[in-house]
Amino acid sequence: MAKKTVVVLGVDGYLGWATALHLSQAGHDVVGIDSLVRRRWDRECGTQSLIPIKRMPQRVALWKRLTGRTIRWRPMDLCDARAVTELVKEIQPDALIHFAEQRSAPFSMIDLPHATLTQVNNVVGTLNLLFALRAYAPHAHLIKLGTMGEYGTPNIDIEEGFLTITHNGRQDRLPFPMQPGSFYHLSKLHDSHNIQFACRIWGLRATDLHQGVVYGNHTAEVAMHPGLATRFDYDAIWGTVLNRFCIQAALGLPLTVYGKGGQTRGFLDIRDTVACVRLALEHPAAKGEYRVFNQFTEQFSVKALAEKVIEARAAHGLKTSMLHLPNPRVEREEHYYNAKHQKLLDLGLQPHYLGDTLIESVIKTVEQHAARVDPVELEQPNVDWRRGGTAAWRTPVDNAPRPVVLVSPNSRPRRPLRSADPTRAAQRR
Ligand code: NAD
Ligand code: USQ
Repeated sequence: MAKKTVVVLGVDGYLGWATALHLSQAGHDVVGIDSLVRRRWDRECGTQSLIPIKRMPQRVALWKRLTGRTIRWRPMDLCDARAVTELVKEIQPDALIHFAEQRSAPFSMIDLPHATLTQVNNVVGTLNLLFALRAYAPHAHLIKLGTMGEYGTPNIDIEEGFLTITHNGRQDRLPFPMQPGSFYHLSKLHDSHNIQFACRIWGLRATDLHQGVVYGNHTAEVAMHPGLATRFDYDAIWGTVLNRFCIQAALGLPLTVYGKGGQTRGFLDIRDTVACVRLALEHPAAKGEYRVFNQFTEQFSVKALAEKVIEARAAHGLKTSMLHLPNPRVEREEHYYNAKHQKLLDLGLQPHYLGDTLIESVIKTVEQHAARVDPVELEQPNVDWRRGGTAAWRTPVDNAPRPVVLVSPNSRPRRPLRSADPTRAAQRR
């Protein structure tokens, strides 16, 4: 396999860092880009990665020391068009892997400034890349992290990006109808349209990875040293559902199932994320091709996930409960869901399926950092899809200009609760 020059955008994030290490270990020449804005959003939201993470210069220096491999780190905002253009012109990458977006659905639903920030950051960043590629690297392969949430939950099977439709006796292969569930998910769909358009009119090549919800915190490379840890979010803004359940279980707190819990999503282990990206990189799209891979390995309802965590704990004699909170989101809680995910398997993906051992190993890791957990952030959804952010997020005067995010009163890490009180979180809403 020819070694490639690859730009990883969003290298300081949960998935970007693990992917950069994986590709560097595979011998690719990795350039890592990030504006570090996520660290700022964390400070402003009063949230933090459960597992402490080093600063980028320390991370790449440690990687170099441990492996002799270089990740070329460059701080840069993707919304800076000139910087993006200069980067592409200078590096002449074979591929760019684009993780660098605001990726929280609740964050995008807080209020108008957060919805705007999300869509401007994501759509403008991607547009900057597309124009830079057209000008200076039209043969480079853009690998974009999209989301399964672009599809929504239709009452038909979900295909991989396209659907063959017969209408009034005529047939065509058309983009699958999309029904995103938040302003964040909408931003990903806007990106998908822009990328597809650029491939069609300029002959660019792109792979849109419609990824499901990721869980876990270890890849072979991240596990090499504690200083290589990737971030691990657990709060109600940034934490994804299974990661949250594992931490709740570790602290003996009830698992917060929103609504009935029949909401079904695609899921994958972070080890499969890095493997899928590598497969896409090493099997590029053709010139002018826009392709979609559904990137997940199993689908579960939220309730079934909670039951899996409860069973894994029960195997060790530990009792865990499930708490059905009123759903802060507007989403179907009981629905048909059958999403195809064949294309990455055809390229050779060997999935790591969710098992008790994985759940236990995540729980063990998080137990080591339990003292850093803020139980309020862990339990309490603080954004409602209908009303926006709870009182703490609101300005005294409607529409008054204000900073985009505020510092939570709970910003100082606190000791976890000693025991689970199933009514507590519901009462505080
Ligand atoms: P993350 O928040 O941990 O990382 C994103 C990184 O991008 C951060 O380090 C942030 O500083 C950087 N960034 C954001 N905007 C930027 C900009 N304008 N310029 C430069 N850097 C910028 O998120 P993650 O969980 O690693 O997700 C990465 C990507 O994968 C996102 O695009 C997300 O939508 C997608 N995705 C994530 C999941 C998941 O479960 N985590 C699932 C499906 C898709
Ligand atoms: N949920 C609970 N309890 C919780 C947290 C979440 O029941 O404590 C439910 C939500 O209501 C939702 C489901 O779990 O139905 C998934 O929520 P999530 O927060 O794990 O994931 P989501 O908001 O969809 O976003 C995450 C990532 C996002 C990515 C997306 C993939 O943050 O970047 O795009 O997963 S997907 O869901 O396939 O669109």
